[in-house]
Amino acid sequence: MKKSFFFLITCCVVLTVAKAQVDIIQNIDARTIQNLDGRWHYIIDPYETGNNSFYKNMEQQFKSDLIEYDFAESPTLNVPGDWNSQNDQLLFYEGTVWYEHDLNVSLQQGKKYFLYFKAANYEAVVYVNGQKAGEHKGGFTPFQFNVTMLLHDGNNFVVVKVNNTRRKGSVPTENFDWWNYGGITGDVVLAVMPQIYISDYKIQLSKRDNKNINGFVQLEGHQPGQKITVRIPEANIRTTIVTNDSGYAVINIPAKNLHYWSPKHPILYDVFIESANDTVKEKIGFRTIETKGKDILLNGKSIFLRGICMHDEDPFIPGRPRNIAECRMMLLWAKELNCNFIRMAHYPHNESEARLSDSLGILLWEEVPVYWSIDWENPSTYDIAQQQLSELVARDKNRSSVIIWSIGNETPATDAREKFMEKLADHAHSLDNTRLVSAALLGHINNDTFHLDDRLGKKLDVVSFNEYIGWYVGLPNEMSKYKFKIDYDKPIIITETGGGALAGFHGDEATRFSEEFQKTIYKNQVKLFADIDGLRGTTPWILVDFRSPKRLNPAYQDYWNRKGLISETGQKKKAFYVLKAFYNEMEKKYSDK
Ligand code: GCB
Repeated sequence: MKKSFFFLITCCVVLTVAKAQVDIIQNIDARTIQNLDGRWHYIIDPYETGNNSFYKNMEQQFKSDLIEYDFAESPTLNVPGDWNSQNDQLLFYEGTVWYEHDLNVSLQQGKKYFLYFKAANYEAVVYVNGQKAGEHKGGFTPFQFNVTMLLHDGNNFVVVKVNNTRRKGSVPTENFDWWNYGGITGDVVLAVMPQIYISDYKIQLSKRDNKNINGFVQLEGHQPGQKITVRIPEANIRTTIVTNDSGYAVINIPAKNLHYWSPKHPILYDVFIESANDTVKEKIGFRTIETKGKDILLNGKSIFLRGICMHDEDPFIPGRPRNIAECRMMLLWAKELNCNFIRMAHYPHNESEARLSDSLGILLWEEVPVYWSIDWENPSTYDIAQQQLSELVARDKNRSSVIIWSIGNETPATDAREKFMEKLADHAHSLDNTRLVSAALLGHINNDTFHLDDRLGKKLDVVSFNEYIGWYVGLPNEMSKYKFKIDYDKPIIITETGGGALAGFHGDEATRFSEEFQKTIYKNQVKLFADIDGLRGTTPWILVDFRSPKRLNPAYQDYWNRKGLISETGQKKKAFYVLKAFYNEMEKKYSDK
């Protein structure tokens, strides 16, 4: 008896933990929400002095009171927005910053309230009216807390402790080549939900069957046997499904006359999901993606991915993009390069970018920050990597633009890494069988041959690698001697290649950091591409110069990685036009239809 009670408790705990990993309301912006973006008070707290008191947000009541902080008198930061770009003192800051925001709520009987954050880097502890609502780790994915019991009718306050300290066991780890932007970098909303509400759904074409829509709807606060209607009026689809004991209902709808989504025709349908008490509408495109031998097939047809890598940074701030217009600007630069594909490196980007890519017709590679040598043998490092992957897939699984989940970048092949990454690859496949799984791998060069034999390749649908011939290996004018040897009979994407140039700095093709040096690398790279059997895409490094604390040459870098095709002031470098010309040619050879 005792034993089975213990078993039951254990099961409940396991289930709660597993569920908590992806417990976010699907399509939050389409729900009844109170937006909490704007100016939030903040206190910089490098010594964590506030741990025992700031969450209370105390104010002096009597003149003798000793209170050594005051949110109301403290300055403000924009939310969403990283703190580094908003206060010169915070440019390099790594540590704790406390945020405070007041909100007025007209509480409605019978509703549930969720505080939803689109992202906060890296750790966030959230308090409502002096009580802890919850905490979250991982700097790029959304999280939420049920705050129904913590809110009052009328004035309320939220305090959030955010800490962006780099740690060995975190994902990413201590060493990475981008700016460690801290703060509440995504929108914050208060969602008002009915008691029984549609918490999640996936509505996509089945794998390899473009005549069948598959997926699920999850009701929360469920009673079994609830009816849910899924409607796609423009495709003449209407079906009713019934939830099981867990509030879960499977979708399986024949769909004969769909117009398929593609970069040339990014057709999105209005999809309505309706339960007795809740309804949500979303624009969804339908397409299949699969591999066949060395081919990548979009809607059954071979495609070449004309791509580019991007960081989630608006160079004009410079900092994390704060609104849709900034995200759009960056995507349109990629379109100008004639890209049909973007690698969102090296962590989940602003959610708007995937939604915009759906409507602009851009295919996406999305990645988690399993970058370089992380703490492979630490079980909590694995857990946080898996959690970030789960949250990313939970967030973007209805995006037709997203075709590849990447489980990491340049992870050196050791036994410990192999175990970790194979488990993560299996996890990615188990979360979503309608997309491809990949990772940016490392090869090695011997006798002018770039050899890719990384064991992890066997677990991936697409084998991808980074190579810097002409920049880190050899010089631009001797690149033609290099050959490639790839041990896999799978489609290949070159996920990084390129070199740096300071926009406006000119020299001959042997002058490091000149536009001519970079241009020559690109001219010779595209020639090398022609020799790679099975090459089905390229995403050179990178669309725009980006901030990095590792790039310290004052004359050329000044804390910027200069491998962008566009400078931080928006100036296109010569190499931009070389890649564009190559993509124009590839577009003629392959069809995006
Ligand atoms: C790489 C990394 C990327 C760096 C880039 C570089 O291999 O994947 O994050 O920024 O090289 O510029 O060296």
